[in-house]
Amino acid sequence: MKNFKTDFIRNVALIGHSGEGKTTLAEAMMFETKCIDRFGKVDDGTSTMDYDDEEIKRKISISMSLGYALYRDCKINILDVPGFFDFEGEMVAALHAADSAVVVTAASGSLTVGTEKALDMCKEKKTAALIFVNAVDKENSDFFGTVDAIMAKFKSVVPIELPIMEGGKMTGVVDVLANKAFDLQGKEVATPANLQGKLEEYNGKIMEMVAETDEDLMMKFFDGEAFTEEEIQKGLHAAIADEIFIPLVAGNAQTSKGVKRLLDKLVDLMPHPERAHKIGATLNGAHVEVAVDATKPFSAQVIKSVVDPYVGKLLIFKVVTGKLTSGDSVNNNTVEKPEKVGTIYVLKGKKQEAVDSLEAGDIGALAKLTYTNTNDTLAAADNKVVYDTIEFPAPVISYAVKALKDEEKAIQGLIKMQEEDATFKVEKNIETGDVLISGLGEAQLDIMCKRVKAKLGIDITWQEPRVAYRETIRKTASAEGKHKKQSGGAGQYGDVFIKYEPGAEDGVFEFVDEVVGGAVPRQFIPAVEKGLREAIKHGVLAGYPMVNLKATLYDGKYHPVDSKEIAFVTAAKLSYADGVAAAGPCFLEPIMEAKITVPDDYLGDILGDMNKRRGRILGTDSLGGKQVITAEVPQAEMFRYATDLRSMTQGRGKFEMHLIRYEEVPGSANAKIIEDAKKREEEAAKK
Ligand SMILES: Nc1nc2c(ncn2[C@@H]2O[C@H](COP(=O)(O)OP(=O)(O)O)[C@@H](O)[C@H]2O)c(=O)[nH]1
Ligand SMILES: [Mg+2]
Repeated sequence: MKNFKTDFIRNVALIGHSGEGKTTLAEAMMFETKCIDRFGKVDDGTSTMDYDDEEIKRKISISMSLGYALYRDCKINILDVPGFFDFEGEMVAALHAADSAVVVTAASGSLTVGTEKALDMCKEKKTAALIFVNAVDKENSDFFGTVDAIMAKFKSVVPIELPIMEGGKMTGVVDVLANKAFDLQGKEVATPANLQGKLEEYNGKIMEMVAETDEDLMMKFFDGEAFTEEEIQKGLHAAIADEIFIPLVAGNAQTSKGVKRLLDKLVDLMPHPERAHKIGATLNGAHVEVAVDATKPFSAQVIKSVVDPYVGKLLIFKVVTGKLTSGDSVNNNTVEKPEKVGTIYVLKGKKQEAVDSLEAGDIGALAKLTYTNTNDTLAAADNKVVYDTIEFPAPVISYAVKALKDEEKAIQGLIKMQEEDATFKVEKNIETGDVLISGLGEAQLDIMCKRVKAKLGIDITWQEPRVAYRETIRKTASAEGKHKKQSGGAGQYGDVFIKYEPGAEDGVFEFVDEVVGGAVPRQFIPAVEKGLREAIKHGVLAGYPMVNLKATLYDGKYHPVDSKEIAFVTAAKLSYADGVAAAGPCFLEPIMEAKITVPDDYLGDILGDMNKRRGRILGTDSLGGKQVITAEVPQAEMFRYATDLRSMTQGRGKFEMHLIRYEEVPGSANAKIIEDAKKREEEAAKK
């Protein structure tokens, strides 16, 4: 394939609600431009973009896929993004590299949550957007209902094309900008009378927007003069790039209707890489904004890694400045290591096509790099830029994983999956010993386990993780610990009196020696402390670590022959077991601070639900139609919150939380915690 100059590249992310036609539209764009020779279908598992086994099985997109359409001298790189909320990380990565987004929505007559989220994300990331209202041929479709629902919420959206419908099928379009109507072959036809009113209304709105981009145009507008085609084009470019205008078009991806016209819009109206938003970076200690620029030395950023069965780890990257040629030596500026560039690929789903070079703005893939991962910056030796890491959403849900056999191998398999999905994490909780997998939703975690199973043949099960409880005491108590053993010749003898009270200076453990008159000889006092330090690893209720314990050794007895270190270690442990049990032992549980953001309407539901979870509301703030609720809530009540919040808000809510402190568990819950711990001990003993 030839090398495309920056001006002739468009990077377009297809985003929106799951199941509304993004992958089908990608297929149509490639088929209509003869970049693929067969129109594959998501439902048959033959689409170009949903090629992964799990994608084929579930008939949904899971990972971002790349393809391209060559159209009118331009290369349109297509980033097909999953719509399912568990894979939001893919949308974030795609919008980092894309210069514009096509938000795909079905003509269902309503604003779907995924459409809303996609448009919000474009606003947040300052990405130019265009809306493709899909499936207008489908039974019961409602183009204008959909448009009205979108426009009610997003004021910058105006249709630039209206479908002409006859007998429920799209037969042509009214071109709002040209003020003309065409059939599907591009022949001019009369504008249907029923669309005339809408045409005028939308045309008027758009001209007003064009006027707002320039003072001279504003004057012209008020004088009632018509704009030239050139003025309109320039005004539209500016309005779209500044995100004050989001054009909307119509079509039916499955039958390619409206797809060529969409490609025209992408070429004519949407920003090319140089005009799109800049990428934040660090250069010589300062934070800078870098624009795509072919004249500067080479630099690129890796936005995603995919493990390919044949070439190994494929790194998908965008060239930000300069040009990359195969055979180049570059630096990974993020980890400060040299890398040798072998073959450069462009992707079409799972297919890799080798190219000689890629210009600034283009997107491609590299294999066989040694040190490089997602987020890293690759650059020419004299270019010290390091691009800001992509802000992926933090995990909100965690499960503990288990495998009946080969557990260590399974965990290594899961750890490897982290490379492919920046929102998926594997870690071991040191306190509970659980291996936790974390991510954005249950479907995502399930897919990760299934992929490991497909690769290694190991079944992985997962369950709610254990809470990392701790134990402490509330009262003061003293206890003797006496260890006396007489077996044949040498015996063992140690006897200690220790007082236990809450309030260790460091919050964990404090040992005080108040022995007088050598009741416990000097040389054995460290043994007493050692015994206690070993003992506090396990509390007396359920074996969770003991914290905030002050222990004072105040008396004891010894035997001139039989007393030795080990005897005092054991004596200390005996005293601990009795003393702590008498000092009002209790559990402490982790308390999280949660920040929950939901649209206003859901506030009441969220507060009621928090109450059921033993949560304390610290405050609510309203923020542009949304409520931000801050609450303190026990971690034990929050394991399924991501899933529950999604169903309470149809996916409109989001939350984040972090540990703030430990607090006493209400005594009524003790029995259950003790019973659970016993069960686990029995299970562990069986293994
Ligand atoms: N009737 C009709 N169905 C469509 C159209 N586009 C996509 N679909 C179907 O909608 C379902 C979801 O499509 P897909 O492209 O996977 O949606 P995505 O999740 O947004 O990528 C599939 O069954 C498609 O065949 C369309 O234009 N018309
Ligand atoms: Mg899809």
